[in-house]
Amino acid sequence: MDELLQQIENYKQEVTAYNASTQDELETYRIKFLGTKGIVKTVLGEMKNVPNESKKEFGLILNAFKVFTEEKFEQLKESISANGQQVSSKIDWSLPGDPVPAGTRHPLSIVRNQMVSIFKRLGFAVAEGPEIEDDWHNFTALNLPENHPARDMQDTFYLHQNPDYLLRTHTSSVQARIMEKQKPPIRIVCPGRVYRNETISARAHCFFHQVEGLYVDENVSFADLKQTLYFFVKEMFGDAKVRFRPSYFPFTEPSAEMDISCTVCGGKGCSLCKHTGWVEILGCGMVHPKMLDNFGIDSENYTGFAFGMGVERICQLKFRVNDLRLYSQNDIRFLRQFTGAV
Ligand code: 2U9
Repeated sequence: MDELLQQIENYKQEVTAYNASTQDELETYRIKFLGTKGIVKTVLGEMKNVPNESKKEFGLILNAFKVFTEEKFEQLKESISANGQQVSSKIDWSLPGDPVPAGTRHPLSIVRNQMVSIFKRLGFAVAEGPEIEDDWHNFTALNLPENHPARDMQDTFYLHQNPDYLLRTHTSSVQARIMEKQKPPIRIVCPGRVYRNETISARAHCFFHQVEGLYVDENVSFADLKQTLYFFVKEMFGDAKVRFRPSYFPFTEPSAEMDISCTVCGGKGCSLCKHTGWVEILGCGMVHPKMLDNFGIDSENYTGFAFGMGVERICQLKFRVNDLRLYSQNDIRFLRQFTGAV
């Protein structure tokens, strides 16, 4: 038994002297002393050769040796992790990660953001307002007469519980709210969802999205309006040609509609432009003096221009979306096509 005691003493010296600075050296220690065929197991196995009267005494010695080697293992492990080395882990960090499918931005959000950012670069601020509006801000203040067809129940969604309120039919109501409380200079763009009582088809929907703009200050001219819109077209569509046609809106005088050369056929004629080579993208004009006066802005000293356009239309021309219903069906096959667009 003296021989066994000497052997344990030698092992203890070896354990004390052991140094591990890497994960591999720590593992070598574990296998040598604490592994299933390691020294501790072998030494404990000697118990069967110890005479009965000495078993208690030897039991204590062998157990102390086991604890001694285990404590040393913990010390080595701690010193390795304190030195920034990886301690043993069941995770294999070299495996490739599980792919996390990222969502895509909705095409209307992509195009709306682009539109807004272009006008922001010209100094326009973004203004937003409620989708549930009153008659004054949506119609009366905007010079829409009592008998205007847009006010008809057939065209506008009135609130069932209180027909004094309606779902806004354009974001012009936001401009009205800003004119009400802000003095010129006013230079805003109003993006937002609007509602009209239409039968849903490829070319009409009961809601759509607009970006409207308003600029009121001293000496604002039709030339300013044209240059602003030229800049917009250049940034949005590059080299497209532009033309203005006279038009009529209750809130602007004079009024115009703006066409660009067809983005699909380049002006040669195709089904999108109905073989005219041109597609209409927006309406615009000089703010009607009556409207300025409606909001207490002196139309003798101030002038303004306004414009309005549908985001769906711009998106159709940019991405060739040929059915308005696709925008709200949440069909993943449609939405996935915009992966990577910002
Ligand atoms: C105020 C003053 C002026 C807003 C304007 C248009 C012309 C226009 C339509 C184009 C297609 C909307 O998406 S669409 O249906 N808009 O043609 N909107 S001027 O003029 C305003 C608005 C508010 C206080």
